[in-house]
Amino acid sequence: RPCRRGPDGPRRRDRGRRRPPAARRGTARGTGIGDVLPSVAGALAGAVVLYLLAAKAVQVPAPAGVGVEDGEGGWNRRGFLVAAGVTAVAATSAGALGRYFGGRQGQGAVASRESLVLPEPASPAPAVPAGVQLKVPGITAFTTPNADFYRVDTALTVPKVDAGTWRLRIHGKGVTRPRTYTLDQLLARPLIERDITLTCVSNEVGGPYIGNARWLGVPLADLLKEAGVIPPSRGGKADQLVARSVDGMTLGSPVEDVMDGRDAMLAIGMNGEPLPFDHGFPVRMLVPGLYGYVSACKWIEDIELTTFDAYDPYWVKRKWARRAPIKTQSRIDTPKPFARPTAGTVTVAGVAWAQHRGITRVQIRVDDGPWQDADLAAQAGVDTWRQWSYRWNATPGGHNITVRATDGTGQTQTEQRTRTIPDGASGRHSVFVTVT
Ligand SMILES: Nc1nc2c(c(=O)[nH]1)N[C@H]1C(S)=C(S)[C@@H](COP(=O)(O)O)O[C@H]1N2
Ligand SMILES: [Mo]
Repeated sequence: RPCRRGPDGPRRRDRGRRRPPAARRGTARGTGIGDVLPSVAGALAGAVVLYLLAAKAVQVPAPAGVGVEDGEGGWNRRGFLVAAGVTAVAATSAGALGRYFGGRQGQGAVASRESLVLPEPASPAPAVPAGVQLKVPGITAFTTPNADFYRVDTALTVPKVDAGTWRLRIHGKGVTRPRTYTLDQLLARPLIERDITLTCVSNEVGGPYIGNARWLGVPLADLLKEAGVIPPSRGGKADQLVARSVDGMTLGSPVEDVMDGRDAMLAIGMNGEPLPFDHGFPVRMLVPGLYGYVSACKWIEDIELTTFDAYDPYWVKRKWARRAPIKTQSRIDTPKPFARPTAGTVTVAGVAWAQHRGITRVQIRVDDGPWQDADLAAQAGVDTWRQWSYRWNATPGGHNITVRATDGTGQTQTEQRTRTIPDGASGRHSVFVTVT
């Protein structure tokens, strides 16, 4: 799949991705249950009309006489007018119904978001070292503004959930104390704030489906412990946590990962504001180190403890991997492909990520030359991406620049190219430039 970029280079908002954990960017402002209503009403009206038209079309030789002007199965004037009238009434009321419910639902959600005041975190994000952001023109910002954060989901219209009526249920295998939470109950708990980089498994090498934000949320492991859940390594019966959203999406995460001490959370805040509707308001899940389709359920409303043997969530049914830790990757942000820099010192720079393992080294190779160490920006933590830069003494002519990263376990990003399906693209990003 081609990565879609804005006309002016740096990734703008990426709308609509189709595959994997794929998706589609909705255009309508839509809904909770109210947002299905317009289409349900529309479908009903359509069905009624189709039924009438079909009835007319197959109408067999009309009984002789009585006011039938045209031939077999055709429309007579009165039949047509009646059908048209019914169509008009059905269409109009479908629209009104849709506006009534859709509008009410949407307004309640918008109001509930606007009135939501995020509490201070009990555990604030560790201070981000000043050096995480390099001063290189063209490099991706360390923190992705909400308006620029990539969006990947299957929602035709973005669910608009009213925070006041929202509930989260936790239940299933090994849950000795099933519970249902309101948003206020979650907000009253000690919250953590963390910088976490989220990545989509459908991101091609060098692609844009990655973003880093400061999230505020409830530690998920604590909720699970309260519910009586025990991780599989200590004898727990459930090894898969299935998160379900208000729009019926299902995502499965390993219980072990969620409970191993990493900052898995139910996020409520994103970069200092309530989650945007696009990114899961009022609550979404996040598990550092796992691709979004196995961890980052937006508009979450249900958490079920089960096993990988017993249940395959949405994308797994469609041939994506059951377990999908994020692969060590790196991307050259500048220079852009086919740029024409002038000979001399050219700064090559970008980001590298291996969430929950961290990045310890980034190297650059020009054409078939030796691998050279790039300078690493400060590391905010193992769960975020890390910027890097390399001062290249560029000589005239065409050159291919390639990057590779090494993660905290000592693994260097493989050269082996794979497709995104089933568990994420591997391979190295390179950029061709002509030095003038
Ligand atoms: N409800 C729901 N949650 C979802 C998805 C979805 O389609 N529906 N897509 C997942 C995928 S594939 C990714 S990569 C992340 C993307 O989160 P974002 O849109 O906030 O960047 O959300 C995940 N959560
Ligand atoms: Mo994804």
